[in-house]
Amino acid sequence: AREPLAPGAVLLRGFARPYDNELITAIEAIAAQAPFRRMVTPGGHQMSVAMTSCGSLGWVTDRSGYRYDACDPDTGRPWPAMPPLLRRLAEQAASEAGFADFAPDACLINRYEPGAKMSLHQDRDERDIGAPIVSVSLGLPATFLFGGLKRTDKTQRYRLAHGDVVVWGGPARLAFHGVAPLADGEHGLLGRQRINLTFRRAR
Ligand code: MD5
Ligand code: FE
Repeated sequence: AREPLAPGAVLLRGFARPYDNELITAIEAIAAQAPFRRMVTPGGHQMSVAMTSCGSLGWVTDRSGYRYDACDPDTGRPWPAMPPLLRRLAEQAASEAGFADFAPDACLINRYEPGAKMSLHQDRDERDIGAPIVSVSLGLPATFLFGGLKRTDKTQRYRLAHGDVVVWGGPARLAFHGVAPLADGEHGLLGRQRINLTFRRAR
């Protein structure tokens, strides 16, 4: 079922559920090559969300800024390849939402433990903001904050649960957004965590 959240934003509830076990196995294999780490923002704050990536590019931050890089700064090696299952899932979700030719080259994997959050921000490190971002939620449910084009615009809250996929395109592509501190709980497959995959066309 296609649920419009806002202009340009389409929620596909449970879209990733049929693949959840395979997705988790793939994420574990990626994390064995490129471990989750809590990076530092240009402002010097350590993020509460732990991240890794797969695909030809990974999103990284350190004191010098945000960027996409072909190599994992912690290992010096290229990021693990994007597993075909992940790529197909992202392409199918984008297509459901009206983006026929989405070709992601980066998949950022965010891991939230209880209390972890993501402050309000825009995703604007990608070259072509005409391409959507596909986001896949696994594990514990989160409260997602969706704002407007200005940081001070009022935010709406949505609950994103295990298996939910959101395609952010059009006018929603540059909206301010964030994630409220994760409430503790226990998920049958992932335990005390939430994992979010974001598929992007970085270059
Ligand atoms: C998350 N991750 O749940 C979210 C899902 C990130 C991030 O925000 O940058 O890693 S991505 C949600 C998203 C992407 C692009 C635009 C909008 C939302 N939006 O317009 O609301 O870990
Ligand atoms: Fe974001």
